Amino acid sequence: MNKILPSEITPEHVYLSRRRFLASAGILAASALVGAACRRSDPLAGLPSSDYCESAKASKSTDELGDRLTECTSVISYNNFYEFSFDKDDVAQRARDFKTSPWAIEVGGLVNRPGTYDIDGLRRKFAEEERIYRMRCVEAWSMVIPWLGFPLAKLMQEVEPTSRAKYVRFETLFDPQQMPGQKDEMLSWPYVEGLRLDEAMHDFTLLATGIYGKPLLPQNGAPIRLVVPWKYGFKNIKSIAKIDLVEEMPVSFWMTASPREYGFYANVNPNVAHPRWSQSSERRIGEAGRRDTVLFNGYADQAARLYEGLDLSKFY
Ligand SMILES: Nc1nc2c(c(=O)[nH]1)N[C@H]1C(S)=C(S)[C@@H](COP(=O)(O)O)O[C@H]1N2
Ligand SMILES: [Mo]
Repeated sequence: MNKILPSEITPEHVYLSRRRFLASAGILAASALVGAACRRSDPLAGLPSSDYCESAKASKSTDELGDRLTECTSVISYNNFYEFSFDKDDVAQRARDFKTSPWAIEVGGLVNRPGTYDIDGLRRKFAEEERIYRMRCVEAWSMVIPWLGFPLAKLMQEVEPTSRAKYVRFETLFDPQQMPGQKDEMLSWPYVEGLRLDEAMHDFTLLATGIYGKPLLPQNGAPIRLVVPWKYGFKNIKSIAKIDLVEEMPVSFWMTASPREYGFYANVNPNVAHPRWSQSSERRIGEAGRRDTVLFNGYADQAARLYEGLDLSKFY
């Protein structure tokens, strides 16, 4: 697989200042050599999850467009999870001991029935469904993933948002001991994401607890993460510990890190370039060459109605 450099997603100022530091310490040239020599051929080597994909199950081999599912081993070994590593090939190793059980999610804010939900209870309460969705990362690579999970709407109905609630705000667990990336003071932790309430209530918006018929691994955001298939992958916040209904539009992790580059809506749009690269095409993991990126990631029939009146030629 082609490597994507941290410079491709890391906010400019973080990337540049880290680079200046490394350059002044004379580390850059040396680490490039060592990095190349030590590159693991198998990112899952020695992990308890190394046989995870042997029992992988999916009801179909393609999505509704006929695109083939991305190989299970790619889905669990090529990850973005900055709490553990900036290096996609290294997330699985760094996250191997992440403790995801027991796990509670606190749901509150502007709701009539706030509550703390234990993950096992949640799973029993809402029947798990399989959903095969394309995932398009803002870095211009994509996958097709068979998720397990339940619509976020079910949890929303349970807590009853009040009439003042306009947005949903999500937070990843904050635990710098387990997630060493959270000690990096250049970024604002914990990871935060948000949806408008109508986006959150959309039937396609999923709280995912598994892939390929099995519980999520730490690298994929165990034990529970968001999946909104018509938005760029960074909206799909991992390892959620807190959900709040709020009145104001939440400011996300990436909006704070680099407001010039990342917005709240982040709907997949081939016609609006990232300031540093085009979004018109993408590299589907496991395929040679590139393919055209599709408006709303191919979910316009389901999602476009949410954005009537929003100027899609603009960056949001
Ligand atoms: N907490 C948290 N959630 C996150 C990220 C992250 O760094 N931290 N990365 C995002 C990005 S950029 C993408 S593309 C997807 C990747 O999900 P995957 O590794 O399971 O494919 O997770 C998203 N959720
Ligand atoms: Mo991403």
